[in-house]
Amino acid sequence: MLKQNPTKPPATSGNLFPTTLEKHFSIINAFSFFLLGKCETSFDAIEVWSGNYKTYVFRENVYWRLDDTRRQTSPNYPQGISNWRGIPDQIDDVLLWGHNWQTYFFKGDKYYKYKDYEDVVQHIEYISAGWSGVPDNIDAAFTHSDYKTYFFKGNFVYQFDNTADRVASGYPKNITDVFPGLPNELDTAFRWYYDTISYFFKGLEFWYWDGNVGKAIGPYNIKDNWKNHCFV
Ligand SMILES: [Ca+2]
Ligand SMILES: [Ca+2]
Repeated sequence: MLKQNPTKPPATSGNLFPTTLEKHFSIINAFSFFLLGKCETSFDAIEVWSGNYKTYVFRENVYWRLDDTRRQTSPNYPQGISNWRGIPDQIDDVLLWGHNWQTYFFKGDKYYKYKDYEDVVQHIEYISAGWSGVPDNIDAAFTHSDYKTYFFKGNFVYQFDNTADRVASGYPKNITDVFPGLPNELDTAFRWYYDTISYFFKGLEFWYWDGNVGKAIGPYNIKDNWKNHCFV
């Protein structure tokens, strides 16, 4: 994993940290475009990592890094989640918290704060201790374009009050009341810093949030739009 000094993500699109290596990979991608698969898979978790502002997709015991400009996986993936030192397999979701731009992994009744500079888990704690009002075994978590943070579980969504450091009053609410157009029981969600749009995934399909109409648009097939999430 690349290590860059985290800075607040810009609201504009673009390749934030192109490296010589990634330029090389993009050439490989150009040649391998017709070899890349449209594998059908669902996602456990997806999030931008604050260590380098690249997007990572997790499923079972592996992860892929997204090539933002091509909207497909980078070469040499998947790799084992064990590369994320201290993070278990089969995570529930990852959150890039829009309050402090730190990365948190969630699984079961625990969360794992990731220390970007040292590329290792900083501490492990019960969700009930660190995220007051957020349930265990979440489906999905992300910080939206309004910098409010949302956790999803089953039919419910929990807005987290970043300042009060607890679930906002009046929550949980039904997902359809807060995010019209979204299904219940999401797999994962994230806000992509490449285009500043929030995306939601369930099964083999995804939705995106259209702020102009205040509605989730979809579903679309993951395999046609987030390509090459294969297990080989
Ligand atoms: Ca999940
Ligand atoms: Ca997420």
